[in-house]
Amino acid sequence: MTRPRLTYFDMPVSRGEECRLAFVLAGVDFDDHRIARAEWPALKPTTPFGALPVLEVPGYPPMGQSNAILALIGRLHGLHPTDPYEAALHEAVMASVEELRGLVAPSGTLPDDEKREARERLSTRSIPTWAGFIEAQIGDGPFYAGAKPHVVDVKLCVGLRAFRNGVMDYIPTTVFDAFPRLLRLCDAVSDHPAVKAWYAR
Ligand SMILES: N[C@@H](CCC(=O)N[C@@H](CS)C(=O)NCC(=O)O)C(=O)O
Repeated sequence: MTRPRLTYFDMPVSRGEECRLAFVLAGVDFDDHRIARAEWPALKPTTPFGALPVLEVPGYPPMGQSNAILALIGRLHGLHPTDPYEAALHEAVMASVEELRGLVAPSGTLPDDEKREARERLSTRSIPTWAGFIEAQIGDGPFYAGAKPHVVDVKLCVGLRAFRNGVMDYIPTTVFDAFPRLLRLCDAVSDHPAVKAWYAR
């Protein structure tokens, strides 16, 4: 294995897709190892945290945790700040995307009527509150730190995509419409030539 190998489910979503897009933005040739759901029970106990994505780099143990993988790819390829304080600011936003997922995840297993109620509450309160804090940190853009994309932008873009695509029952696709900087950031990632080429392949 000479190329870095990224293992994730065979879906263009969530934490695995974030890491794929980080490699794509970096222009790095990586082994995009996609597994079927049926393979997961056997693989799970062999991973560092019982979860995907996992990054394998020759000479190192397998690595888990999407934000650590993103920061590593970013550091190695100029998509994460070299200044430690700037880097911490980016990492804080990446952690907040995980918090957003954590807000929504418990509602996914509720019976339908309770799910509707929980998600209506999320849509009118918790999600806009989360978005307001992130919106306030984005400047003239289009990206989090200005004209240049970083891995934090990929994290935000993929994190919000699940909501904007309408795959979350009872959460309107317009839930982020009051946050134009956040939407502009996500669109700038999606419109990046390398990202467009990746999805057109
Ligand atoms: N904090 C971890 C969470 C990883 C995680 O929950 N991954 C999900 C897929 S997005 C997973 O592996 N689910 C299958 C399972 O937990 O068995 C990260 O950021 O990588």
